[in-house]
Amino acid sequence: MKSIRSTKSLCTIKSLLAAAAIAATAGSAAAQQTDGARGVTDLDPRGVYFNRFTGGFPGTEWFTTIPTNGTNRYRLADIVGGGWGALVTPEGAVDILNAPGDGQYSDADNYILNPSFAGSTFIFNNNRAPHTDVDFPLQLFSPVAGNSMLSGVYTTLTQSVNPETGEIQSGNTEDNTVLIVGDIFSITNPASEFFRGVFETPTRVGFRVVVPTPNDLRFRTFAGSAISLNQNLLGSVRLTSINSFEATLLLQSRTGLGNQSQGIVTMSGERVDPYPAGDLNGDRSVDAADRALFIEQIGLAESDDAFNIAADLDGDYDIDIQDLDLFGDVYCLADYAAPAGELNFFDVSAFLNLFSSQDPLADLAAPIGQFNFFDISAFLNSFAAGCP
Ligand SMILES: [Ca+2]
Ligand SMILES: [Ca+2]
Ligand SMILES: [Ca+2]
Ligand SMILES: [Ca+2]
Repeated sequence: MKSIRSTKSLCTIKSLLAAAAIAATAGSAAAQQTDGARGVTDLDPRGVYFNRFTGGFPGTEWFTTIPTNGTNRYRLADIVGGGWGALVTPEGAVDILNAPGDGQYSDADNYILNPSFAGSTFIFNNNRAPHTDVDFPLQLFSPVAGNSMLSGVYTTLTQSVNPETGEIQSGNTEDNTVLIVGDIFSITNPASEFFRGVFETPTRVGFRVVVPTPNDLRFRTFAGSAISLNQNLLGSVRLTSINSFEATLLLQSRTGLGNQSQGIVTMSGERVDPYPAGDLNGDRSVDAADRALFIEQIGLAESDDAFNIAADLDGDYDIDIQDLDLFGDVYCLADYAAPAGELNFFDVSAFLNLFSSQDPLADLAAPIGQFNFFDISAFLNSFAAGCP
């Protein structure tokens, strides 16, 4: 990544967005009518959509779908919460509840809604926001502490993306600083522009800043989330390893309905000074302390609060026997006893003592908490593999 580092002067997100020139006046919504969908089944409508609407007045906005209580019940709303309760069937038929209007999905990511408000009937053309999916964080239920190892400098490709078409409009590469404090993940670029989000799980961060403050609690700014720009923000960071992340940041001007403009900024960051594989405590060496931490991680997945992505050596978001094998490539896993760096009878004996006393250090395989043949087999495999 370093080879493509930009030599240009500071490139600000603000200027990327200005260059994008996305306004409600650009483009036009075809006055599509609701057609019966073909082939939509098992629809999951959650997420955020780019809505280009016509009717009493035209405009564009981010429009969201969050689940509410009841089968197939959702809130369809703009970012401040204005909208309707609705029924969305697995076949993609939309019925606005307690108000006139209905709609239909044409496929999993695109639907037309025909609501009536402000004295006229509107046509909402909703297309799933580029670089987002059904798990895009729109609500924050239980923040978790982030892994402080993630703090550092990342060479980051930042791109401005057309919010309607997904087309890349401009981009630049520069060093951004990531700082983890408690449950907060912040990204700051060399122009001192920053985005702050909140860890939802050890590998996912949600961003939400909405001004003015919505009346509906569900649509308010996440506690701790912030942005340096005069824009509203919905965003997501997905950690892809202990040394890399991917971000999607959806922006919207703080102007009235019909006069709003949108932008998308994506970031792809690679740590300038990556941790060595197997370093679980961030001291940049791999030793017995990392082995002890690694063994505690066996059996965890990314949804577990204690998950450490540094232990996920094959990058599939769980810690299992494959990761144990890879850890064995960088540290002499079976080396339980002196002399260090040499595998002999004393290592076998030390392991068996730990195993028979049911010490967690000998719990090398699932099921975790149970000491059985699989743990011994894992030990024997790494013993047979020898020291790296
Ligand atoms: Ca270490
Ligand atoms: Ca894994
Ligand atoms: Ca030894
Ligand atoms: Ca076990």
